[in-house]
This record gives sequence, C-alpha cells and structure tokens, in this order.
Amino acid sequence: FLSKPNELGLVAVGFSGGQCKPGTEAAPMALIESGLVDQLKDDLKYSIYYDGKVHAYGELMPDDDPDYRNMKKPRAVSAVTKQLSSQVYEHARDGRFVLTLGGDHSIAIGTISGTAKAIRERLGRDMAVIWVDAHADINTPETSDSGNIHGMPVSFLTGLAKESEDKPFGWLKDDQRISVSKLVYIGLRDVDRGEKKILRDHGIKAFSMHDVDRHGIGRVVDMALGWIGRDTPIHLSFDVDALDPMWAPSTGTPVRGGLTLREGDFIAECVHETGNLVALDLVEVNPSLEEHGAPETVRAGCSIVRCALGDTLL
Ligand code: 5AB
Ligand code: MN
Ligand code: MN
Ligand code: MN
Repeated sequence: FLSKPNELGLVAVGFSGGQCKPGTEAAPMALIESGLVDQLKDDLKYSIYYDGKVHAYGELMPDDDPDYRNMKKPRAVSAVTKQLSSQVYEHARDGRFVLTLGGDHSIAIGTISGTAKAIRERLGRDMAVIWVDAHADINTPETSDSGNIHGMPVSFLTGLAKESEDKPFGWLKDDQRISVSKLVYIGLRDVDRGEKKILRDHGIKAFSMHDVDRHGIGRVVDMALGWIGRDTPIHLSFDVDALDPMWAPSTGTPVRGGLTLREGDFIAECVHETGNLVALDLVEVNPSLEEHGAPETVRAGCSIVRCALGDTLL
C-alpha cells in the first residue's frame, strides 16, 4: 500500500495537553537523541522525511480553554490534532510510511484521521487500526471520569463521539474516520465501566491480557490479524503503557500485569511482516517520570519502533 516503501515521513509531536502530567512533550527528542532516527536510516535503510522539529504547536494554543462537554483543554487538543492530521495526511498521500512520535495518546485523533483520509483517496480502501494499550481510550466525553482527552481518541475516530462544525473536534469528517469493525485492541487490562459497555454494544474486537495469558502472544496476534483480514492497510497505534511497568515505568498511567518487551516487539514484528503497515504512533513515553526508569522506557519505545519498521533478530 506504500507507493514509496523505503520513504518514511517522521512527525515529532511534543504535546501533552491530552492529560495532566507534564513531560510527554519531551519524549520525541529523547527517542531521537537515543539514536532512533539514525538506526532507521543507517540500519533499516529508510530515506527519512523530517522537518527537524519537535512540534509544540504553541501558536495554536488558545488563551482561554475552559472545559467543554467535560473535556479538559478541548480547544488546544482539537487545534493540535487538526494540524497534525494534515501533516500526517501529506506524508501518507505521497505514499510514505508515517511514523509519529508523541506526545500523549490524544494525538492519535490527528494521526489516524490523516492516514485514514489519505488511504481512502489513494487506494479507495478503509484502513484498519491495531491499538496496543493497557487502556481502550474509547471514552466519550460523557462516559469519561477524568475528562482527559487521551482516554477518548477512539470515540472521536470511530464517530461514537461527534461534534458540530464550530465546536472542538467538529473538523473531523467521515472520510477521516475508521469503522469500529476495523479496530482491534491488544493488551487491555484497565478498561472503564462505560468503555466496557461501548466495546460490548458495538462488538469491538479486543484481546485483553487475559487472552494473552490464555493463548499466548503468537495466537493473539494471529487472531487479531485474522480479524482485520489479509490485504488491508494497517495503522498501528502503540501506547508504551501496554508494556508492563517493569519494561516501561516512565509513563503517565502505568498498569501492572502488562506485556513483556519481547511480546510488544513481537506484535510490532508480526504487523511489519504483513507488509500492510502504513503508519505507526509511539505514544505516552514520559521521560520526566521515574528518574531511573526513563532511559529504559525510551529504549523500549525505540525497540518497538525498530521492530515495526522491519528490524529482525537474525
Ligand atoms: B492512555 C482512563 N480510562 O479515561 C481515562 O494512556 C485512563 O492514552 C486513560 O491509554 C488512559 O482517564 C489514556 C482512566
Ligand atoms: Mn494507555
Ligand atoms: Mn492510550
Ligand atoms: Mn497512559
């Protein structure tokens, strides 16, 4: 599905406004400084299209951003994701793989809407999303207890939550959305009550840590890819908190009982092997949390990205 399979568009998003803990805005620089981009260039032979900036989108920040429909910082998150959506769209429209380094997970509203639209225009196809996370991130503004938008991106992307034109996220149009039937989760273990009802009511495919324990990661990945079907473009949105805090402690909402780093890498390797991966988000690394765990979490994030982009053990 990539017309230029060795070209990689990189977008570095230093934005943390989808939740309340500062620090995730520093993740893209930490990932890049640890050598990730050089590895993609030198070892994996990608031509990198990168503007050299970590976007903070300061110029888009509203002076005044009161809660709206229970959402915190709705105008800031909406403005940033709208801008990001067109950045990602432009890379994907030109046939490049799109790697987005976050940032908190609210930025997926921008990345997935951008690839979904480009893939529809270029190929006339609906894209699938594999969402690897401890959390389902499918709260609507009304079901969310926290009001943090990083817990809501999937509801906006699937149209479960909608907004009129002139309101936050009113810019999202149908050609930028994904179908609930093309969404698959892996790694869930902290799902809110309202989210469980949404998953059930819409028959959304989800593999929790229980499924990973029961079947092993190999069968879970086979089942997830089987659900999506061969020959479907895939956007992988990887929240580092899917990994157990043992491997990724520096993240805003850690939950015990997660994936091992090897299991995370395995998911990324298998999705790469399909040949259908068109975009990857790596989000929720927060280097300012856990002084000792930060370098380890950054290394884990780099490893996931390299595996998704074709690095192999042998
Ligand atoms: B993350 C929670 N469900 O809505 C909420 O890290 C947590 O992007 C959301 O997965 C976690 O606030 C969002 C309790
Ligand atoms: Mn999460
Ligand atoms: Mn998430
Ligand atoms: Mn988190």
